[in-house]
Amino acid sequence: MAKSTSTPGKKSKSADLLKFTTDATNATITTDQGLKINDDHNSLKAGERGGTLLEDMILREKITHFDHERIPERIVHARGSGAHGIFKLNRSLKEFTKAAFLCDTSRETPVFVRFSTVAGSRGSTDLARDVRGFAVKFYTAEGNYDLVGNNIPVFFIQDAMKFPDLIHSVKPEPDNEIPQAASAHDTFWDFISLMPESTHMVMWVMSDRAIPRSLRMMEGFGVHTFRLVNDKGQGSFVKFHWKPVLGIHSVAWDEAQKISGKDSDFHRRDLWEAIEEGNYPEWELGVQIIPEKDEHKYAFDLLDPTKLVPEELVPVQIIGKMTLNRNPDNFFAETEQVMFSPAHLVPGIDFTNDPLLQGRLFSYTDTQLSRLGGPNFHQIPVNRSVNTIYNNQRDGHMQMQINKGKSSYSPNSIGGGCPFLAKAAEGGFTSYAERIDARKIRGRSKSFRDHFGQAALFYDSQSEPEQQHIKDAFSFELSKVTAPAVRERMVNTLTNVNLELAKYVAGKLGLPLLQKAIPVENGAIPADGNPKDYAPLKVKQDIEQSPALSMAGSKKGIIATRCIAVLVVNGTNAATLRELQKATAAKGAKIKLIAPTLGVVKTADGKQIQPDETLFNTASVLFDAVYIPGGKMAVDALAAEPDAIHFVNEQFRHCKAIGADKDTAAFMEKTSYHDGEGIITDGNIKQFLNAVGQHRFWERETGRKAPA
Ligand code: HDD
Repeated sequence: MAKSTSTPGKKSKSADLLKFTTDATNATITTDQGLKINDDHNSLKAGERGGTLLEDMILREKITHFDHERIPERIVHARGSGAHGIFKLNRSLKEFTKAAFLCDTSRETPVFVRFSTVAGSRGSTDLARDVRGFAVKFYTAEGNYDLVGNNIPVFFIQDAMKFPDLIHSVKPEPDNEIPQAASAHDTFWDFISLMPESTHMVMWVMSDRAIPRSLRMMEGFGVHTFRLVNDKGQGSFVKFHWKPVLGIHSVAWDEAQKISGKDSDFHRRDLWEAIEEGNYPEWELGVQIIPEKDEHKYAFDLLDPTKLVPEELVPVQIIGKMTLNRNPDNFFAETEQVMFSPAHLVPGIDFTNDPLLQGRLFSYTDTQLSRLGGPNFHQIPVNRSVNTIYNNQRDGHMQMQINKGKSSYSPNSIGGGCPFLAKAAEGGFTSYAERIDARKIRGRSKSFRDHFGQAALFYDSQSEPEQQHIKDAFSFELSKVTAPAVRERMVNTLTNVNLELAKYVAGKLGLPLLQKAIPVENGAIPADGNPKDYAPLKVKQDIEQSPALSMAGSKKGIIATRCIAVLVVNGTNAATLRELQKATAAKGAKIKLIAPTLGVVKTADGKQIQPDETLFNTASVLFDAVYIPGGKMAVDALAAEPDAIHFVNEQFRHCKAIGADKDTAAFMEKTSYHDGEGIITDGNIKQFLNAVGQHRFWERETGRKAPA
């Protein structure tokens, strides 16, 4: 049998990639043919002022390569950021699956993760209101396993047949290619308003989940119900969850829009810097396991990707942790060329008949043919399995493997019958023996018709500020729609979710409520019925609220990796700076000194400090909190700085913690802040840092807004 060169579970993917990595330190420049180059600044000419000679193969090679540097960007999820890391299992799932990386707690499995937005092009802003892709490639000793999920546990549509329509509707409109990376336009809402199955998903997309504070502070979900299969061939349904160790946090919508202008790489930079600084992002992997006998137990169909399984019904069991600990060496080679596919399975994990998943199984490999140029994309270093590949696939564009021998077919005798098949007991993949006994239809199960039950459950589970943000997001997005009929249809849809929400949005759009809500159906919906009858239903859910769906209850108190702005100017109180520096470092947070210029600042006690940034090159929206140290001269100088006043006003408006020394009144009075939660003006740094740990004080939004 062909032997793998890898040691199960132990081989480092990083070591594997090193074989393909070059480092030009102390090296001499060469052509692509390995010829040493003597002059890389001048083309070959006929005399000093003469024409360039066609024979200049060095020039031609360089320009030709440059001309072909770009490849088609991903049709969706074009904008992304990636990182390497490891997955460590701490609880075996042996009872449910034979997937070795989910059974053997002594293993560390290398991973590559790519986070992305969906709608925008490669260069678009990180802070678009959008779903975030959360794709993880596990380089397991049994082959690559890809969990290609999102930061939202449900999807817009139920059937892959509608995916191109969905994406065409959200992408910039075809006549003028406007707007970039935004769903707030006619075609998206036209489609959504005609597709009631998308209602649950748009509730999430209009929530703060769609504007995360950091990629490190968002959940990930496998979305579909998958299947685990154990060594006895028994199956269980499973939903995968990634839970961020730093908690789930978001920014305000006004802030997101401003970040898009001030630093459109905000998320990419945040991820990169955290890893460079050794603050490795971590997520716990959780599973919800549903026995096959419970397939029809709930008010929703497990195969319907517009539904989630509430954690209150089936708890999430934490089984391991993923740590991202290395930035890519080269963005293009790794983050751009990585390819994921939900079809990349290992023994012990299998598909279900979710019709969205079934379509995805085709799309991902197919799309690489035009994106990566041929069928050998699995040979690109970041896509390679840690196992050596032996099969009879041959040739094609950019074949990197040199397959020895005469036989490239099976069965063969000339090649000694190699490569051999693997028995299931030896790790050969066998599909789950699901019983299928059906007639072909082009239609949907009646059990997929509840389009409003979970949309309402999601809304009802949100805190008051979160509900307000959803109302505001719908009002914003729909007010950008120019077609009155589309706005009306969407208000009608919202009526079926929550009357108060619909009324609010209708009010903002200047519309009456035109339609009554559809009645709520009691109990589980039958699985049979006319497959052509798509009239939407609202089914009473098994629970009325699911606290796990709200971010309000997410972990608080962690300020590690948070960035606090400190406004400094000549005369700043140095004792405060020292105390702040000590206290923030002890909790793993960072401070950045912001001054009117990049010139050295003299503190009140005559020390010289170097500011990190200036009031004119950075912005309040890029920081988690602000502190204003005292010192009479400094306070008077800041009070005369409109940018400093604006900085604090904006921190107030975005509900962030504000701290100040006792003697800063002359400055603070110039700002529009009001007393309240999260505003500490007596110099109590401990209390200030506690406030930073609360993330945001959204209650502030109900009061008067600061003019920022
Ligand atoms: Fe998809 C990329 C996630 C439905 C077709 N998808 C892509 C990526 C993520 C997802 C995270 C980016 C991977 C990367 O970083 O390279 N997609 C999802 C989720 C879905 C989903 C969670 C629903 C549950 N996707 C979906 C459907 C289809 C596709 C129904 C087509 C039938 N998706 C693609 C694609 C992409 C892709 C066109 C674009 C580039 C690529 O695959 O490599 O094949």
